[in-house]
Amino acid sequence: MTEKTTYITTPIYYVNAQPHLGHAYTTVVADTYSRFCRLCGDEVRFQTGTDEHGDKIVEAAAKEHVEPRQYVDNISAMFRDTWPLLNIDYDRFIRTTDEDHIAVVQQILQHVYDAGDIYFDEYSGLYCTGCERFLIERELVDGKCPDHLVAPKEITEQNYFFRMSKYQQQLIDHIRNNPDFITPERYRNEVLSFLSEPLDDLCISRPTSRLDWGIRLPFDENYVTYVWFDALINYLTGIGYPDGENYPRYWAGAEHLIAKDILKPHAIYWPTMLMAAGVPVYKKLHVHGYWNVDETKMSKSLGNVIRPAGLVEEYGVDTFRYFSLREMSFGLDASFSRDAIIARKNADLANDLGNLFSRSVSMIEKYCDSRIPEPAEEETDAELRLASASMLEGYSRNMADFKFHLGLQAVWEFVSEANRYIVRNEPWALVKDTSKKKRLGSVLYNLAESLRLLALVLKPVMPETAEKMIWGLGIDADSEMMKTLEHGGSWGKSVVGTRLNKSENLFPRTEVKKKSNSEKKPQNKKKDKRQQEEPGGDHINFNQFENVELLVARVVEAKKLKKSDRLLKLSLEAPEPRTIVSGIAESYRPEELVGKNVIIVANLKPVKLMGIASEGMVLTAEAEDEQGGKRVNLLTVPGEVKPGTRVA
Ligand code: ME8
Repeated sequence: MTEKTTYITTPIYYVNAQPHLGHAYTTVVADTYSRFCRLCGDEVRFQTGTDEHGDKIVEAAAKEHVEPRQYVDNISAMFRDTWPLLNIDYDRFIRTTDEDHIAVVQQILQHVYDAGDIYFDEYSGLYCTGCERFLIERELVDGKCPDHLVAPKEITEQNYFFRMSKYQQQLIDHIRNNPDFITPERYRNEVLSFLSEPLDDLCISRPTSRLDWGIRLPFDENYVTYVWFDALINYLTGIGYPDGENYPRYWAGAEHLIAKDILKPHAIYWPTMLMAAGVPVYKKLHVHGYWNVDETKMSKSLGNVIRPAGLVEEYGVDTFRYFSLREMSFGLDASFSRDAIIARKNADLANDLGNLFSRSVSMIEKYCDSRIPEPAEEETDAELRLASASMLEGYSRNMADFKFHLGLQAVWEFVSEANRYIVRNEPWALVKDTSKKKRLGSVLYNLAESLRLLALVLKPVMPETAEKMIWGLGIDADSEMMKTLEHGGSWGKSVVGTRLNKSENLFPRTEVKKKSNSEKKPQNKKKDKRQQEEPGGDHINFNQFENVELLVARVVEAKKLKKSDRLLKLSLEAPEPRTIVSGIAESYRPEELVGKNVIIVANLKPVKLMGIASEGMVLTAEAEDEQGGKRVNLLTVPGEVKPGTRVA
């Protein structure tokens, strides 16, 4: 196998604000991708950092009444303190105030200047402090900057300009010839459409009379470098450009990760700067959408900024990592809400993965004295193996393509298949029959092997959980089979006789707090009125609906309760066995229910009815019968639907 090198970067974040959910997302994605590439056997380097020059920083420092230097040190440290909480394992944290960076920026400026691609000129234009750049008329909406909603100031200045226009055609050709250069495709199209109009040159200096906090131009000390020309170069400094050994090793594998807000500097300024500097263009640009909060833009003024440290404290680091990768379709916007994260945690992590792990491990403990049993050779169980192969394929392809939500979907299809495998094979019944001992060994071996594969593929996404699983399975975390997909990603690597370790519950459920009336969000008057007029009362949002776990369940057995005319005891498979006591005895005979697929609310708190624990509720609709009496109709699902399928 030839070793591939990958160099993944996040944007370097402005230190005018503390780290929030958006920064956390990008950095978690980069960390997951870097761990995934390592799992594929690549040599990987991962860089993040902070962007510390420019007007914005000076303004923010002035507001706090501190010198820029002290201000940037404080906030940059907050980013560095946050990343370990999210288990971010970077190779370099770069700051644009680092000595080596300043030297590289000046070296590139001098090179481009000597080559004739930087010239001096007078310029009058509309300058937006928020964007830190001159805007052109057609970018304004009602005379204002559409991002910062303020009218830009008219400024006339002498400045240095980079001949960006000279490289326009070369850039268009590069994008056309390399379909994967900018992904997802919508962003590639956006850039090509922007490039269909003539490109202006880029003003790359600020007079020190106006802004002093920046990198001096090497050829004119009365100017500092425009913050974007400085910041983008961090990607080269961080790997020791031009003479360091990491530069030739990693640059060809450079993949930048950003959100859509900074597409233009990365897709237009940066490649043209590289062309002018005589450096090959980076390999790929991956662009994601924006996180909103409860369907609203996240902003300080709305008071809805989500801090990563709080999330980790409340839900745990791996729940946040999993949630953010699973919930956002890479490239599109997504909405964050506490209800959504709790729903994912309870359904996907506690119920599906957590239960699979604890059930399998506890059966190996109980039935096999905590040792991985020997599978009988003739027991092939092709379905489970095929499902594992299809998971590995879907996972690897989608993770490599930055389609993390689809990669995880593939993993969870396998989790469900393994849960169904338990229900189909009923190890608790096999253990009672001595003639089935071999079969029991095969079933439990296959479950241990499924968990091993799951731990392997989950390492990049949920490193802590994967570690707990590996420890629980008694596997040496440093063994070859847990290091790469190539060594560990095929069926049958679990070693018979391995002793399991006593492990804890992977994901305790988080109770959904009911909001009291006073806690409910205030609604505007208009909406209240409309709701009163509308039949149906209060609306719920999608996440509240998602919190209700509706599953298809197959009736395995139905029995009348002696002391009640109304209640039936239903034994169901969903896919785990569960019992529900339901008030349908007056409408159905027990025998006509067996084999029916009904819909249950699976995450209701269990209650005792006539001394029996009832775990959930069966959905019904009441109707009048021919005699004018009431009849309860069970909602059933026609066709071949597997028990445990979620109703959405
Ligand atoms: O632009 N949703 O820094 P920045 C998702 N210093 N991601 C978000 C987000 C949101 N709501 N808000 C921010 C800068 N991000 C420059 C970059 S790079 C050479 C210089 C993330 O602090 C996302 O990655 O404004 C976005 O691109 C980045 O933070 C912007 O960070």
